[in-house]
Amino acid sequence: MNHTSEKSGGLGSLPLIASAHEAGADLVWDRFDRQQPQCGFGSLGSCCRICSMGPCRIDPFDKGAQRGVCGADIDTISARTFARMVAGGTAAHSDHGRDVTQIFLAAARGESPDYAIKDVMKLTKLALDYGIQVEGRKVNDIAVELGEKIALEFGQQEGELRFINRAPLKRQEIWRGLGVVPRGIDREVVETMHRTTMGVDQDYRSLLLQATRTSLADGWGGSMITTELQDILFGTPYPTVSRVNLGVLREDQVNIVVHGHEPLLSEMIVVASRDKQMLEYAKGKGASGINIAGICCTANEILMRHGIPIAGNMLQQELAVTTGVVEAMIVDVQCVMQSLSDVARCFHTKVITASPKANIPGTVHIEFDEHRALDSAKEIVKTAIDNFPCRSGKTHIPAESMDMVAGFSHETISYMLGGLFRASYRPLNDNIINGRIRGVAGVVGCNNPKVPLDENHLTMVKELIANDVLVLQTGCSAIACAKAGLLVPEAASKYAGKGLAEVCETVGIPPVLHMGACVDNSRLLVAATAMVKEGGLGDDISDLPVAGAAPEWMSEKAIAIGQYFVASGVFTVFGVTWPTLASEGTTDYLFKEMGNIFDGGTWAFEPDPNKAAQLMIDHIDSKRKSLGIDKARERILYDMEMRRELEGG
Ligand code: SF4
Ligand code: MSK
Repeated sequence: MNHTSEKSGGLGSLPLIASAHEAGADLVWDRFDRQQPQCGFGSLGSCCRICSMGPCRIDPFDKGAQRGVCGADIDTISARTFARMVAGGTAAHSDHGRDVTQIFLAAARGESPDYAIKDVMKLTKLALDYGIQVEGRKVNDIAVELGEKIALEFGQQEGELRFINRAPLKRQEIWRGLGVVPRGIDREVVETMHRTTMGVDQDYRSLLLQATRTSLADGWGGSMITTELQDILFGTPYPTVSRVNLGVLREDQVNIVVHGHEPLLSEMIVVASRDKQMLEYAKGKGASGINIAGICCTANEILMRHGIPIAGNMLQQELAVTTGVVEAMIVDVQCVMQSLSDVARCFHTKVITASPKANIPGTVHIEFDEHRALDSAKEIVKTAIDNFPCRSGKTHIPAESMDMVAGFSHETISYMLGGLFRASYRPLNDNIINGRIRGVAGVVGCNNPKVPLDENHLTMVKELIANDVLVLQTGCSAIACAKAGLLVPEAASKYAGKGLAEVCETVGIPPVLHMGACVDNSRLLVAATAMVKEGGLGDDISDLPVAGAAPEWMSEKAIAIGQYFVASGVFTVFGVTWPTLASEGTTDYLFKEMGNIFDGGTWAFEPDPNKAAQLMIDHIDSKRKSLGIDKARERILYDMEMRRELEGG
């Protein structure tokens, strides 16, 4: 077995890898192997190439070369690199949010007739948050005013982003005291890019504070706006059953795989694929139907709202093509590999780029026009159908697929626990206080070819739920756990500790809750805040027995997410690799100092997922102790024992 096979996630992948190689296609694991050894300076974050006096690198073993040509030391170089990662991630999430805001406005103004306001209750709530008069007004008028106010937040120059005041009061005061409340989304990204150019901010602490302000503009700004407006436009998710893994592809149907992050186009692709004329057209080409499946976060978006199956997570994008049955892979933005066009050339798949922001040589570009959204989507679906008769050679759909439940928005969790008329987090808080649930962990983020596909996610999540920690998930991590059967209610009795299993079985939920795409990490912030506001678990997010992790992260977006989690008071562990290890100052600041400055939240790095889970459990236990509920946990186990004895008697 070669390295590619070892890392690519199990037997289902092996025939696909073989057929890819037979067809002359390279896969991510092949290219990873060819990149070895990767640069040690880059891995540890000790190189700088932001001006042409460089590139410079700080060699820990060469005492004479401890400064870049401009005099920058390792702490500055490292903090600048980290801050730029945060800015990149924030820009990605927030520019997605800008596109959603523009389509939201166009829909409200009647300029994009194929979109409509689906969740009027959420629109009304949000409008009230923004101080908008709602009584006696038409839905679309409210939406226009809301959209215009939100659009201004991207370019806002002064003041505070609106959603900052959703955080617990104590957290808001910490941010205000440190001067890290974001003034406007774009402003923070631009200022970070400015402050990290040659010869500007050269104090790592100051750079990292600005990185924090930028990350907050993501979590409590761009990402939160995206989630809220997508819910209003496409519907707030509620639990829905579907299937996951490459086995969801269909031999007899036109397979269209949507991949990327924005649901704007994929929502319309779903509608177009159900259109009678399109279905007839597909039949005319010899297919029995049109099968839509997703990769990455676009997949998570349409899964949650339509139950559309998921073909796989980030590292499976090329494998999907190698099945030989994907007529079209439609990509929008983020996490799309350029190699897709090379792999597709070895099979019959057409890779279709649809965003004006993301072009890839060798693909078909059909630009999505939101003003005639459905027609654009039909054009794309028709291109896929036309490609169905072009299948040639061997096809191979792996047998693997698994049931899953997804769509646990913050609102749904609240309804499921408290009931429709008294929706609340009270039962969750009570079960944490009485010890059935030890704590809550957010396990999110990407895949990384440096570790075997999904292995870190699964090891960590299994360890957490076995220890009665309820796990909330987004992104590719959620897809990883879904493939392993952790996102079904039956997983509670199979994998969860006694206390957690008891709660899950009573409510009828899995021990691992799928809360959406990467931008939906904002739902985790809202859920954590709701736990604080419910009472009994302290008065800030940093008091809660919660922890966060991205055990296989790879994207700059993950760093932005981690930074806003930490700044919001959450202990957060990353695996695989850590980008500031060359700098003692920057690493110390992120791993220790931030805990003091931000009253609770710190980063940690632990590549071993078992040890990382243990760090999270230790943190949760320390919070339980501070809250004085550590004894309750012992008591409840005793109570359960007594009950069993009683039942036995
Ligand atoms: Fe080197 Fe300084 Fe230029 Fe960076 S900014 S490349 S450390 S000279
Ligand atoms: S898609 S950012 S690989 S989670 Fe959101 Fe997955 Fe990470 Fe992309």
